[in-house]
Amino acid sequence: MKSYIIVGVLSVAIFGLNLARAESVLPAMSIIRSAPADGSVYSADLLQPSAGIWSVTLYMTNLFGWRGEASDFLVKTSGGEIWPIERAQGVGLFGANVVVLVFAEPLPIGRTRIIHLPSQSNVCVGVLPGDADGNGRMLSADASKILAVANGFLSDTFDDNLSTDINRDGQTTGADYDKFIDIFSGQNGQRNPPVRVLPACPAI
Ligand SMILES: [Ca+2]
Ligand SMILES: [Ca+2]
Repeated sequence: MKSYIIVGVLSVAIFGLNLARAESVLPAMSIIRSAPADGSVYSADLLQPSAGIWSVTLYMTNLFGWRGEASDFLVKTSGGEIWPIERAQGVGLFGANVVVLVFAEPLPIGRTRIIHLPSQSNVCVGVLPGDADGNGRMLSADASKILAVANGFLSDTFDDNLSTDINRDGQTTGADYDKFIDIFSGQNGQRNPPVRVLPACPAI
C-alpha cells in the first residue's frame, strides 16, 4: 500500500516537473502564419452565397496552456470596428498547433488585422472584390488576369482559380469578367462608389 502511495506521489511530481519543463522549453505562444495568408486579398464578390472570409486559420508556435479563450485575440478592421469572434477553436494534432477563429459575419471590405494579444503577434488580410491579382487595387490588370485565366492563357492554379473566380461558382469564365465589370463600375450593389483601393492595415 505504502509503495503505491510513493509511486503515486512520484508520478505526480514527475508530471509536474514535465509541465514546468515544457513551459520553460517551448517558445511563447504566438502566430507563425495564417490562412488566408498575411497580406493576401480576398477577391470574390461578397454578394454570392457564403462568399467572404468567415474564418481565419492561425498556425501557432504551440497551444501549451491555452484554454480556448477567444479574448486572447483581437480582430480590428480598417473601418475602425472590432469584429466579433463567434468562437475560437484550438487543434493540436500531428505537430500542428492551429487556432481557427470563426466570425458571425464575413470580414468587411477593407483590411483587417488579427492580433494575438499576449504575444502581440499579428497578421493582416484584405477583402477587395475584383482584386484578382491581390495588389490592393482594382484596376484593368485584374480584368486582364481574369480574361487570361478564363481563356486558358494563364495557368489555372488553385490560387488563380480562387482569385479570378469572382462570382464564386468554382471556375473562371467570362461571367467572372462580367462580374468584375459590375463591381468596378459600382453596379452590383456592393458599394457605390466602388472601393477600388484598399486602405492601410489598422495599427496594433
Ligand atoms: Ca489588383
Ligand atoms: Ca466563376
